[in-house]
Amino acid sequence: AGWYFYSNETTPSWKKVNYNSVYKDIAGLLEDEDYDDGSYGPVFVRLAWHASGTYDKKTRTGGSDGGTIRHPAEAGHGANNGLEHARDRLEPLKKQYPNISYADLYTLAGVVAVQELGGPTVRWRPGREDKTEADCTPDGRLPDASQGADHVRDIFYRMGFNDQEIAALVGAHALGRCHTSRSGFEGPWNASPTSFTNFFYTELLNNTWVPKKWNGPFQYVDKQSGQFMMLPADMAFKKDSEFRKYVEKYAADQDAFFEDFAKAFAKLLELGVKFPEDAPVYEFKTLE
Ligand code: HIF
Repeated sequence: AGWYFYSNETTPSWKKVNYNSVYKDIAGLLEDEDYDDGSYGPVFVRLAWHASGTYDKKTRTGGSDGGTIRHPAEAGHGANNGLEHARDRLEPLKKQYPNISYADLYTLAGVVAVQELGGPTVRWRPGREDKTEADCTPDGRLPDASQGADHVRDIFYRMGFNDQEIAALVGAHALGRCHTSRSGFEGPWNASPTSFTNFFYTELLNNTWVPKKWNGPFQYVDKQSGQFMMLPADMAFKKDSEFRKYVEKYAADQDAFFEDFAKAFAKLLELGVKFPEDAPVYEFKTLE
């Protein structure tokens, strides 16, 4: 009886969660005809990435472990504007599954969104622990969209990515849109912002991108329709010859993009995380 009591008391909370069930419930939160283009998927992907993209490999600080993006100190960083929409949408699931950490919930939401919007299967492990506001990273670790290739490299090399991985990640800008109320920029990257495709690359290469004429921050719009946009940081992937090699590859080969994106995105969500040794790797089945 003593052993039974002891073993029961020490089951870590991450083991008490049915992640297949959480996956399904997150998937159930994606659609909402009143929100943006009809899906929370894009902002879930942005939440997962901003939770993770604070990682600094030298000091081994930041990253998704800790779920610190929920604390006002970090949520209030300018780059994180608008992510409350994603956190608020997910909050009922934290009530429903009190044993899941915010860090696991937010990263899993990114995986669900990528898969359910038509992207590749992304391997994911549970076991991140939540930390206090004292563990928030300082402002300035996420990229500045008004800058170019040098800045993008500085930010992503700091996390431990190489040029190929950076170029594979940026394809996620096929999803969603920019909001003047959040980043100051405006518009979607293409005509299907709720489908995970290789359109970031095809649009980047095939359109003529011209400066948008407006009072807002400098950005590009496609010359033909004026409806689609590129950030200065996106345009770096066309201008920089090393990045462009991969852009051309992924524009021509969606399967290669999906494979490389899945690896790079899984790596992003695990940066700096000390997983329990027995944490299983999940490859969730996409719902029908
Ligand atoms: Fe984004 N990104 N990102 N991004 N991002 C925005 C929106 C999304 C950068 C800037 C912006 C990545 C890299 C970079 C998504 C996913 C990823 C916005 C607009 C800006 C300004 C925010 C708003 O106004 O709502 C920069 C400078 C990056 C470095 C190149 C990642 C690779 C592409 C890592 C990534 O996965 C998604 C999804 C959105 C759409 C969010 C939405 O609410 O629709």
